[in-house]
Amino acid sequence: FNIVRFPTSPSQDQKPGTSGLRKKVSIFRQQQYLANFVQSIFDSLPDIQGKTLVLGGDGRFYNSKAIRIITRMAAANGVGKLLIGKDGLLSTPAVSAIIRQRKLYGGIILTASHNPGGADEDFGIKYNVSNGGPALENLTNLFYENSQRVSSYRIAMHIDYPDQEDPFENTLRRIHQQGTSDTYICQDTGKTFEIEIISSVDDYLHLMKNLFDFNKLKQFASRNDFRMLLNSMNGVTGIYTRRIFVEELGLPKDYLMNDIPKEDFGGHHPDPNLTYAHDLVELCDPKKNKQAPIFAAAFDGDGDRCMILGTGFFVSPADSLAVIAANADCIPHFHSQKLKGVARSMPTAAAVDFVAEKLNISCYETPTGWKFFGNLMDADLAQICGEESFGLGSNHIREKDGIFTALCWLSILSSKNEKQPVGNLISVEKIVMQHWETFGRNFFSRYDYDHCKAPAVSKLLEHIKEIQTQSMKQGGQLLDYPIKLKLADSFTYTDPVDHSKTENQGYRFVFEDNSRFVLRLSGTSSSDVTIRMYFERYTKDVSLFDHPAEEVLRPIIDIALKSLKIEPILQKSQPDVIT
Ligand code: VG1
Ligand code: CO
Repeated sequence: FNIVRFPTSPSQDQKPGTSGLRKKVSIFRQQQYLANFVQSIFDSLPDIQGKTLVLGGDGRFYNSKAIRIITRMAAANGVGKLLIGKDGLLSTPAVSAIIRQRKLYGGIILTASHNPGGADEDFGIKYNVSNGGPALENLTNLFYENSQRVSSYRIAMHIDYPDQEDPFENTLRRIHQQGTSDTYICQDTGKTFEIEIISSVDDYLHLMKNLFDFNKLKQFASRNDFRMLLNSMNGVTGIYTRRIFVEELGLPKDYLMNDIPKEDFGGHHPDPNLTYAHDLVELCDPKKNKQAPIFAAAFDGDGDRCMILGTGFFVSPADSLAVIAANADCIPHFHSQKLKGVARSMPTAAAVDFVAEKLNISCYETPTGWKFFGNLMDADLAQICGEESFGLGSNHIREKDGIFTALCWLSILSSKNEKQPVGNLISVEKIVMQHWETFGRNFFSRYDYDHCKAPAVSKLLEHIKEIQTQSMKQGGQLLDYPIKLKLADSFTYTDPVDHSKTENQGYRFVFEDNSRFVLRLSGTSSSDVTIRMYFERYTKDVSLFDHPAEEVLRPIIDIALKSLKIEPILQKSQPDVIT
């Protein structure tokens, strides 16, 4: 093949957000938009020559086209070898595992995660570095700077055969055949470029087998009083659930739902929460389904998020994190190492903090986004991390991991039920209730206001700053609310490892009883602005435990909406999504 340089001019708006660059497919399809960003990535990695990268995505619309463009650009930018997931599919956690296990230079993941897919929906691209984790801000800022000055991009062509546009067609048309591998020679540099189609699942399965006791799980799952449902929401996890839960753990195939990856996720948001995975919530309700499962989980498009349900019971993400940390001894992965710390993102309810206190280990509070946990894990300061947005993971990789989360819960269930007679299973609800009895309960809810317009948002932010200054001047009095604020600020994070500071990570209003509300702007929406509000209240009052979160949080939600004038300023009568 030959290297051709195409002149280009910068595309507007290529600043990566919380997790990669996400835009409407129509924008990615505009001439040179994807090529500009990919060139900016390669321009930011000067030592990429001859290195190996992995490439794959969640299978959403534009995945295959993007793989072709990126393959040609990788070759032309001097990458030595490209590993591509079979059919172009790889989950985010699998990419992280592959990078680490095979000691690769990095990886490119094609996904907009929980955002909807299809010709009129979202596409996205993330870059992960050699520790398997997302590129940190200094690198993503460099991508952005380079995208602002890109003047040409390099792409492989075959100048002797100008009608044959893609010199790697011969390999890529066999993307369905695992093991396919071809080496090409660059006629301009004399260097080689190799493409190998790898299994999307093998490396990841191998890792999971090292972390969990598959024999024990298989035995537990075969009990005839156990039923399970896993909803892949037509995202990429279907290929993993089939292999792991059906082929390896021997569960019936009808325990899997929506396990065929689709380009448009069947027209739904592949976001595992109470709103978008409502069908699963209904199936778990014993009043509506006589065959309601004992345990259920739903995953997002790229497989790094997981919602956990029991029979008629929802486990909040903060509780999922806390319960897993408190029961780490049920999970073989944590037998071989000492739990030294846990971490959660700032808006995530503080349930795991109480576990850390009891275990006498550290607890870190980071900004939203998985990249901040990477440094803590690399330095072995924290081993289990989680976010309120249904992402949870550990130091086995450097991404959050949906299947891992489900396997943790299955391990906890299997350990707790080892001696339980058939028909007398200790349920997910019982496990969480017992947890609350020991540690207290953190009630939590999140409101999302989508598609807000920039002028209204600026106005809102101005107003918030004013209210923060004003109420702190008045000794913490917020309108007529009976409890005083002890803190009203904008969250700044100082990384304990590299001491870098990250500012403006959300407005916090914390009351004297530690209940709080937080507001921040989402960094993953592809257009307009999404405002997220988080409400939390902690109690040890057992009589409140079975009350609905919405009811217990009502006073905090009301004062937050009223004092910040959310709905009048945004001209909304209610949030778009409540989780
Ligand atoms: C959201 C979540 C955040 C998560 C991020 C990426 O970000 O709040 O917790 O890490 O998505 O998740 P934001 O900035 O929109 O609030 V994923 O599964 O979409 O890669
Ligand atoms: Co995701």
